[in-house]
Amino acid sequence: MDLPAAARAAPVSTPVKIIFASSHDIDPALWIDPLSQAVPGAQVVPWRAGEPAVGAEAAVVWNPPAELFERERGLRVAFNLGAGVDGLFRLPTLPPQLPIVRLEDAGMAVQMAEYAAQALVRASRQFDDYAAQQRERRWLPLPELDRTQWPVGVLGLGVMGARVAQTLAGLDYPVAGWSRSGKAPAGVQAFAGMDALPDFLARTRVLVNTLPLTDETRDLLRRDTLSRLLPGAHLINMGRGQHLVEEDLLALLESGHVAGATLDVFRQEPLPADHPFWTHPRVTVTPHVAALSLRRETIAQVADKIRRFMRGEPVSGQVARQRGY
Ligand code: NDP
Ligand code: OXD
Repeated sequence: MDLPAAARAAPVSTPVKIIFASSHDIDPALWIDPLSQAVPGAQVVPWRAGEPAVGAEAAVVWNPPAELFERERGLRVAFNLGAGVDGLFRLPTLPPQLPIVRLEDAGMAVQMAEYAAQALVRASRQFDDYAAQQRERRWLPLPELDRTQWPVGVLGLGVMGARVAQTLAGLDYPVAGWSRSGKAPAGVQAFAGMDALPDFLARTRVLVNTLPLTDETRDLLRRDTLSRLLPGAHLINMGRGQHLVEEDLLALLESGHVAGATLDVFRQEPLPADHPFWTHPRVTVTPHVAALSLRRETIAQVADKIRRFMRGEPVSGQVARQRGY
């Protein structure tokens, strides 16, 4: 997608000043120096609290402090070091017209596919039961897998969801996907928009969430939607914690309608030590690692986007502000 004319019209000054701001404790030697080297003509400087503006034209960010946008008034673009931009949109200081460019795949989609595949296969092939049998030294083959009993539904068919859906369809599970547009990879049954959500859920036993967090998708996974899933459902949440009403999932696990859940993202991260998910026998918790960002791939992609921005060329991955993703 092309950056708006406002972001491209004036040539960038050389050296272009880029401010790097991340909530993670990122070692500058590992990020800032390689990024500077990959973009000749760029000067990448770290964000430092309490200092005056550096006059940056571009920002490279991951959950940056709100003050960044109050202080750096000359920004023409922000490059997000992740696929999801909800952390940025939460900031009241984010200028409404500032173009946001997000990470596209960068080695994350294959990890999301692996994560979903392991959770699905573990449930459908009864590997937890075999683990229990091993503890009792029991040699007992369980009934074979009937894939027709394990229809998968993938929420979101973007960069992440499409790879997840294709991978699971490649394992011969019946796979459907839900998106706004209804675009779906070959072999994946497409459902589009809110009107189609009830039918999509009603044919799904294993629900895999890869949606971005927006006003429309917040709290989408709640009692009335999850209740529509086939009995013995399994939820795999890799989107955002705010998609899921956690008490509703606990109630449906209790009732047995949902048989299990594999959760990577939570309303509060880190998950508080006293949260019931930690000890629930049918919930698997991972610490937001379904896809880890890969430094080399991430730097290469962001550097390429910055070089294009500096040359006034189209930059892909621009977020549509009105849609929220
Ligand atoms: P994309 O923008 O490529 O895809 C988003 C998908 O969601 C699109 O298919 C879009 O539909 C669909 N969608 C958005 N809003 C709606 C809606 N209201 N109704 C129906 N469908 C909707 O994003 P990515 O695939 O790159 O990333 C998705 C999310 O995955 C990120 O925002 C992040 O939250 C999460 N993520 C989690 C990670 C982890 O480690 N847990 C790692 C990386 C990402 P359409 O195709 O029609 O536009
Ligand atoms: C992302 C994430 O959005 O890591 O990239 O969650």
